[in-house]
Amino acid sequence: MNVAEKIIRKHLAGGEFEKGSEIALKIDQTLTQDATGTMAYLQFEAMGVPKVKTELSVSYIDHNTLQSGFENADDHKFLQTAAEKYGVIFSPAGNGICHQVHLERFGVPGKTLIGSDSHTPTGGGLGMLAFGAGGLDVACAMAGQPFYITMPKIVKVNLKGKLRDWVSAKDIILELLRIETVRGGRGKIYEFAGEGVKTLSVPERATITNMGTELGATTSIFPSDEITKDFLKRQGRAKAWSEIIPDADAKYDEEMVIDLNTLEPLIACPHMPDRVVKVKEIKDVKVDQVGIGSCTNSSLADMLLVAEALKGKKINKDVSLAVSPGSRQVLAMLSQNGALFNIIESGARILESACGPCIGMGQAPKSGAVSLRTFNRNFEGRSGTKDAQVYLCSPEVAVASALTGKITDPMKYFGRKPKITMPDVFLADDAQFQQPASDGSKVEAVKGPNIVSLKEFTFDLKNNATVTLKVGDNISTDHILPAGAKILPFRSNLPKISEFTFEAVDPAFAARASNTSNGIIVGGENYGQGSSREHAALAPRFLNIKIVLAKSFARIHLANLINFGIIPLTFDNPGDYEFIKEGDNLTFENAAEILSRGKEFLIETPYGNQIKANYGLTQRQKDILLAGGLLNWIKSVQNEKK
Ligand code: MIC
Ligand code: SF4
Repeated sequence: MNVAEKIIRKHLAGGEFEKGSEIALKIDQTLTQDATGTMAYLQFEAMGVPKVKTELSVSYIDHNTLQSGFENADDHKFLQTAAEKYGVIFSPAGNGICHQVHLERFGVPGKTLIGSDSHTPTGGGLGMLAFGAGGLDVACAMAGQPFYITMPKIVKVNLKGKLRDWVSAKDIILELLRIETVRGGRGKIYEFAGEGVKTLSVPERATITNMGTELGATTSIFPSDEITKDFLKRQGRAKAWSEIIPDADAKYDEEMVIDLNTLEPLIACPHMPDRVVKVKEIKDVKVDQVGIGSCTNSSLADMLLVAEALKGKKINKDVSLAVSPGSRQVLAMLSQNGALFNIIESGARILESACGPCIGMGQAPKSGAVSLRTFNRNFEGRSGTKDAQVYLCSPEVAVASALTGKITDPMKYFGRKPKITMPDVFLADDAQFQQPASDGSKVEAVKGPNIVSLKEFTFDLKNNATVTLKVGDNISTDHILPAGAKILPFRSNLPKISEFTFEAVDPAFAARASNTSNGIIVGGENYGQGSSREHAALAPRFLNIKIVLAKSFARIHLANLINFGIIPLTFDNPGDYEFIKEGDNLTFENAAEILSRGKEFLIETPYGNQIKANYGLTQRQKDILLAGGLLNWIKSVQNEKK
């Protein structure tokens, strides 16, 4: 067996071990972050379970750390007290980005992890089987329920050779994105193998598995080997290690090869992570802003390299360089060994250890700016500035460009790459993590005015609906429900956040949808790619959207639509997409009848033609939809048991 199969087999809680069929997995660990966590704990509360049933659950504050009003601080207090009550470890603001901190302090090879954040596969760098999921799925896992996925294909990515100076792990994943595109990874697990694996440290592996999310992959994973053991030992967690390597005769569904020897510095151009070209092909592009950080590239090794490259130099006067170390551990160690001095003295701005600019929480670039970021997403407008041109690259490219003021190939600009020596022992000060109460029943989860209770939905779609919006391919959750400093504070307030649905695509959408009793969104390929935010399903549902009819869906968003009672339909013939216009009234047989009887979904258009839509749903998924959503379904299952 390969690594992924070994972990899946050990955690199989239902379903057949067959490609394409739904399987249930036992979940060992969960993580949440603050932008999705408030909903997850409200949903957990609604399930009436007194304490989490996982081996470990951690609640991180890392996204909404800019407190320009009471809202984010209200959320933080709720999350702190909910964690204390329900048996969850709490990681307060300032501790760092959930994925970086989890890798350092909590991840365990061979365990399963789900997180209410799409970049949870970062844990795959440690040999964990880690998935991004909607908050409600994470709440279910905390309540002891299994996690459902479609059994993916397992793709072997054979890494040959060794990276040259100034070429980095980021270039490996950018190369994969160039080859596979943002939708090439759907229904797949990328498992890394070959001689190149042992040349990559755990943080480098984590950069790759982190951004595997941008391929649309179910997850990505590295084996757990001597390198993993060494990382855990330095973190003072040697006991957490176990070896998980593929069997000598392991089989894979597909195989691809990446030759590390010939790889060059790469860059993803605006506005998609797969618009990858060689850095040397970009000529004379002036840079206004450089951001180094995010869950993709904020490890100690990344920061030490940046510090060394900046040592004794000054950044270009027209560049604003923002550096956010990924965790308190990274920042503390940088300051302890003096490397932080080199970064500060170069003219860089040091930001809090948090997501920050990656999610538009500050540092929005100037109008029309070119912004170079070591992050993982460059969707239009995500930076907070609609016309900014955001490029994604490695810390090596970022630092060279910050010095020259132009997009620069570090291979040409620098001489030999400096040798970075990693400390034998990392600063493992866990004092900032707050442990839950031994008796949570006495703790009250504090709900300030920003926490608005959940809304209950029912299945009330009959036999017609209106096309409220028609969009194209690769619509991301950032299009559906933008993030950023203005909107993120309302993540715990559904009525308020719904007003921003599709704001950048069509500002009139929210008002139009709320005045239509049954709405349909028509989409192209890969609808809902990107983040795990369930608000991208919840808000449309709040605005009466009952169906999304698309050419294809991204995995996490598809699950979120079902969880909140929106029927996901795909065109049987993708060409039929052309026959539907915004404002069309579409009719069909009674929707509940169709789903419960397994009938065909045939849609009549106002132009006299009939469109066939597919809904390859399992019985479990149909039952969830008919119950009006997952929370209702769980409650009804619980009542039946009583
Ligand atoms: C992102 O990178 O888009 C986020 C913000 O981390 C999201 C989660 C969210 O929207 O809260 C993600 O990746 O899941
Ligand atoms: Fe945070 Fe950006 Fe990572 Fe999302 S991608 S978790 S916003 S750092």
